[in-house]
Amino acid sequence: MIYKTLLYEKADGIARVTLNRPEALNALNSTVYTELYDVFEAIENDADVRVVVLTGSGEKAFAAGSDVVEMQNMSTLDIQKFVATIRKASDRIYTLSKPTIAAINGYALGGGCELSMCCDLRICSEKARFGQPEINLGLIPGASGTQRLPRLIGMAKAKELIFLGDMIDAATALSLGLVNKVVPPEKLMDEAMEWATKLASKSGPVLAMAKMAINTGVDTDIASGLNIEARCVALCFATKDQKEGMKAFLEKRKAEFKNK
Ligand code: CO8
Repeated sequence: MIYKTLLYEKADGIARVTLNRPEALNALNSTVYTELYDVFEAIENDADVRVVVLTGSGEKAFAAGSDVVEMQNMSTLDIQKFVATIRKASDRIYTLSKPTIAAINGYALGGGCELSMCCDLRICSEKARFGQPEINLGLIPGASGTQRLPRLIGMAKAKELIFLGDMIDAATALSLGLVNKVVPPEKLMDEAMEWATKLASKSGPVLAMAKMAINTGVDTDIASGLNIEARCVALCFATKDQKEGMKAFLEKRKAEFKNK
C-alpha cells in the first residue's frame, strides 16, 4: 500500500505504520488522518495482520501535534470538518479488533499524544516527551485528549497537563501510567516488535474479545461492564483456540493457536 504521509510494512502477522513527515516533526494534517483511517481500515480487513505497531519517522518525534500550519486560518466550520476527520481515524484505530502498540520515538504532543492514546499499549524511548500544549495556542485538546487522558491517568493529572500545557518526560509518563514501558532509544523498535511478536502468538479472536470487553466495559457502570465481560468470555468458548489452549495446558505443552 502506498501513502503520501505514511509508510506501511507487513511481515509475520505484524503491520508497521510509520507517520512520515519528519520535516514537520510528523505533524498530523488532514491527509495524515485520512490515510490513517484508510490504512487501519485495510488492516482490519487483512486476515494476515494480527498486531499493529504505530511509530514516527526520524529521531525527534512520534508526532508534535496536529498541523498548526494547516489549522491556523481555519474557520469554525473548517475545524468542525477537521475534527470529524480526526474522529473518524481515531475511532477506527481505537476500535480495531487487533491489538495496537504505539512505539513513541520522540515528541508526542497535542494530537500526537492523543493519537498514541488511541493505541492499546504505549512503549516509548527515554527521549520521548509528552504533553497537551494546546492551551498555549489558545485552544483545548480536540482529538480526544479531554476524554482519553483522564480515563488513562485520572482527572487531577489530566487537568494539570491540559491546563498548564507543560511537557513531561518519559519517566514521568511511566509513573502516571500514560506509557507501559520506557526503553533506551536504540532498543525501542526491538522492544515494540518483541511485544508484537508475543501478541501475534496469542489467539487473535480471543484478544479481540479481551479488547472489546475492556474498551466497551470501561465506559459503562460496573454491572453493565460485567455483563459485557460475561458475554465475551462465553464467546471465547465458540473458538477452537480455547479448546486448544485448555487441551495444551492439560497435555503440558505450549498451545498452538490458529486464530479460529
Ligand atoms: N504543526 C505544524 N508544524 C510543526 C508542528 C505542528 N504541530 N510541530 C513542529 N512543526 C514544524 C515546525 O514549524 C518546524 O518547521 P520549519 O522547519 O518549517 O520551521 C519543524 O516542524 C521543526 O520544528 P521546530 O523547529 O520547532 O523544532 P524544535 O526542536 O525547535 O522544537 C517542538 C520541537 C518543541 C516539538 C516544537 O516544534 C513545538 O513546540 N511544536 C508544536 C507543539 C504543539 O504545540 N503541538 C500541539 C499542536 S495543536 C494540536 O495538536 C491540537 C490537536 C487537536 C486539533 C483539533 C482541532 C482543534
